[in-house]
Amino acid sequence: MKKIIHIDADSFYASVEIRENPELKLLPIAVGGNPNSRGVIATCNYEARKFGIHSAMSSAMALKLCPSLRILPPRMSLYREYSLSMREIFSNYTDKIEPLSLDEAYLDVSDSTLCGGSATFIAKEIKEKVFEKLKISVSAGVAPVKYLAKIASDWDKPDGLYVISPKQVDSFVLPLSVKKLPGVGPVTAKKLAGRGIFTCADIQKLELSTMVRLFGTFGRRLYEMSYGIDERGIDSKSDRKSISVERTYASDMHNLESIFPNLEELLLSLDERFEKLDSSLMIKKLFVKIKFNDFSITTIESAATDNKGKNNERFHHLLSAGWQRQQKPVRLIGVGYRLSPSSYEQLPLPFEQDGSIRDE
Ligand code: DCP
Ligand code: MG
Repeated sequence: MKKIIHIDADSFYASVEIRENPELKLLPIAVGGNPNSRGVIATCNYEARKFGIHSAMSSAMALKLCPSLRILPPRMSLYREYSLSMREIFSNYTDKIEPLSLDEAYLDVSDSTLCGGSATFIAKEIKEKVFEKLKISVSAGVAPVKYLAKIASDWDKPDGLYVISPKQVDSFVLPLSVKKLPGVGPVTAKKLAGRGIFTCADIQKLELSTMVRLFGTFGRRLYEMSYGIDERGIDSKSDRKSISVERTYASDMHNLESIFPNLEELLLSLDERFEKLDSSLMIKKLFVKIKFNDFSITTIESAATDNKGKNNERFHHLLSAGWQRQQKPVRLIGVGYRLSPSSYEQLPLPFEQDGSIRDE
């Protein structure tokens, strides 16, 4: 039986901003884009959530709900620093860490002898250490499997610590709403509801074959989760497969002449973000994403070189080729790198003869 901890910081970007400027503490604040130019809310503090504001809502709508809301522009490199400091604290307890995003990670502490070998005490201590060092709160979930640890960290937010012991798994899952299961969004939830399936207990009444017939391979996963089963281990090698930055622009761009000037700023932000990643990661491919004004999206990619100037030229070319596909006004541009762990570099030469790195 494993001991998994899932940690998720509370209103992460907003908490960092408050930590940097404590005067904001009691005010409703959000981090996000400009309300006058299609900006959206990345997150907001719990004070602002009382007004119904949430991530991904338009900043304009958020201001309607709470006219005194302070919307701060995101400072990604700052959040990345906090994220790295959090991971440094986690690494005192285990090497088996799987980061999911800047503010979220799974830790497998099954083999740890710290805190008397108690995952609950380790989680408690991590919460204390993060607060001591960074003055932000995190919520923790402890469970024998990953998806339950993730549900648990959300159970008692903010500043929560919720434990589902192996003995409690059966009674925890029975009344659990299917909406809490990872992968179940509004569409799947509706489909399940249409079959009278609202809780894990409802799934348990069905045969595995029925679930697979209705939901394909995800049906099997749903069936397993309804019994508290999740065989996934912690993927502690860096699981980051790509990194990207994208911008939605205030007004649509109608031709390449108006599109190109934005590329430089995007590439600078991309590199800034890349430099803060695990230094063992290497760039395997370059990609560009373009969203047109009818919301259709095209992505185009090419191999990377180890020369920055050449890569930037390739980005130029990709942007141009991507736009040519539809030649419609452009609303959003994204640029990114597909990454691979540098351990592939150590593969014997035949894999690298053409200059490209083997894609696993
Ligand atoms: N984020 C974003 N856009 C979204 C969702 C999140 O930019 N649609 C960013 C801002 C968040 C961070 O990612 O601070 C972490 O996301 P979470 O979902 O963990 O949300 P929070 O940490 O902000 O709040 P919570 O206390 O609910 O975890
Ligand atoms: Mg969070």
